[in-house]
Amino acid sequence: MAKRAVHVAVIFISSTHSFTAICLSVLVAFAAFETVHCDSVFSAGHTATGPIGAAKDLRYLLYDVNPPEGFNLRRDVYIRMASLVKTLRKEGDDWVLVLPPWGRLYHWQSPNLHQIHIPWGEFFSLTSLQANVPVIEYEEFIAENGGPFIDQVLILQNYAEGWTDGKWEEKVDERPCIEKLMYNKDKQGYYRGWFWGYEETRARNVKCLSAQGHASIMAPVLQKNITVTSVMLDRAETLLHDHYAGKDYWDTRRSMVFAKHLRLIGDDFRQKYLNSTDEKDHTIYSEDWTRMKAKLGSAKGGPYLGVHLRRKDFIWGHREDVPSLKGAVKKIRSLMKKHKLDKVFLATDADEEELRELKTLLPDMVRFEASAEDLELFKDGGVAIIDQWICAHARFFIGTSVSTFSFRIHEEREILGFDPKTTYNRFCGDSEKECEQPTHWKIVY
Ligand SMILES: Nc1nc2c(ncn2[C@@H]2O[C@H](COP(=O)(O)OP(=O)(O)O)[C@@H](O)[C@H]2O)c(=O)[nH]1
Ligand SMILES: *[C@@H]1O[C@H](CO)[C@@H](O)[C@H](O)[C@H]1NC(C)=O
Ligand SMILES: *[C@@H]1O[C@H](CO)[C@@H](O)[C@H](O)[C@H]1NC(C)=O
Ligand SMILES: [Mg+2]
Repeated sequence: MAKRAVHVAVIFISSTHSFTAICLSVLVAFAAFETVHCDSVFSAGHTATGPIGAAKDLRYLLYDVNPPEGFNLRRDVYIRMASLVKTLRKEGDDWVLVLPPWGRLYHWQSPNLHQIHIPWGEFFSLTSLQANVPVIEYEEFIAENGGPFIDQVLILQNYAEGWTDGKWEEKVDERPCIEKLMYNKDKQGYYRGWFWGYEETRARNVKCLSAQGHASIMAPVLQKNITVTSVMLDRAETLLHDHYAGKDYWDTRRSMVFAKHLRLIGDDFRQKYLNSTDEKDHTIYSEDWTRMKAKLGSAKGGPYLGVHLRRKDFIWGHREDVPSLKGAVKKIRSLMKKHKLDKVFLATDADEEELRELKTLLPDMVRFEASAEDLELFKDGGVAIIDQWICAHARFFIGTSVSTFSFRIHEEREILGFDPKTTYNRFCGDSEKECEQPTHWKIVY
């Protein structure tokens, strides 16, 4: 039975051009001889060490995030997981990060679009990601792994008792699950769950771990306590950054290059509607992120004000740090005047009613409005990336308080080499007293 599964996988694989997969299957088939090994499969500077026959075991780290979290917080969790995988690879096995398919995100509300099972390659450049840490798409994992099975799911949770003695310490322990389990045992004894909408996927084992600390506190557990091949961390956002805004953070962040087709659409829009090109604006981009090292202040940006105005759930709570539309437009007008910009590009998730109001208040604003065909191609996620890309190239940018969507634009501008004064700006609430501006996080190369 197991043998057959491998065979099927090989046939499937050869049609999806996955060399890793073929190599692995060969390994499985000839395991007894232990002469074939699959180093150099990844472009991630992986060098073969040790004699033939001492090949490291290939292991897979999968993860998922709390369902209500949006796209840009998920990008942040990816950075934490990439850091964990780097730690894991320093000793022991040959870990690979499996990219969790995008789908069923709360904010992706365009009707009649099938927005699940979306591979990372639709939004990001996979070769760029791979130059940082070995990653594979989920469907590649299924093929390599000989089927839709995950050996062990670890659901991360906090400690039921909170911090004991009010003292922070890093720790991880197996504990009873605090919340209702989102996985159910089927008749065969496998666990069924959401698994990014892949109904065939099953887990062999599920348990809860209370974890408090940085992503890499999971390394000893994954190296010593757990020996199975594929491990999924659910609620991975429970883990903190190993070193926020450190070199490793920035390496991973810089490797998250947007997919080329989305950048091209954004560039085309800049040229057509905003009189903005990389040559004129000094925002030359290198396809290879490892060679991208723009000096702060070297980027000029296109002759427009870039605005990210977050609405929806940000205004439902009547937060005092988010402006009214009138307040936002007043600020936009004053910034245009101050920076002598006669064009404004507006990225927003405002609803129809607010959009109408915005059009009256700011009739000359420029927005990226995807046609029905474009939306079908790029999906809500791609359109949001195009919005971010255009904001990232503006001469001056202002975003929304504590929006990860705005934060990711800050980082993109930092990579492009903008003067921080033109980037770390946010709207203030209409009657907000102390309107603290965003922090400047410098790239560590
Ligand atoms: N196209 C587009 N979508 C947006 C914009 N602002 C918010 N969204 C959508 O709303 C989501 C907001 O969630 P998230 O990415 O977590 O950012 P945050 O909630 O602002 O921190 C985004 O991922 C987009 O899907 C915008 O300016 N343009
Ligand atoms: C891992 O194994 C060690 C040693 O057996 C044990 O003390 C520890 O509690 C285990 N940790 C987890 C999270 O299972
Ligand atoms: C576009 O920008 C250039 C300067 O970079 C300027 O000379 C030209 O007049 C602008 N074109 C339009 C249509 O605004
Ligand atoms: Mg969010």
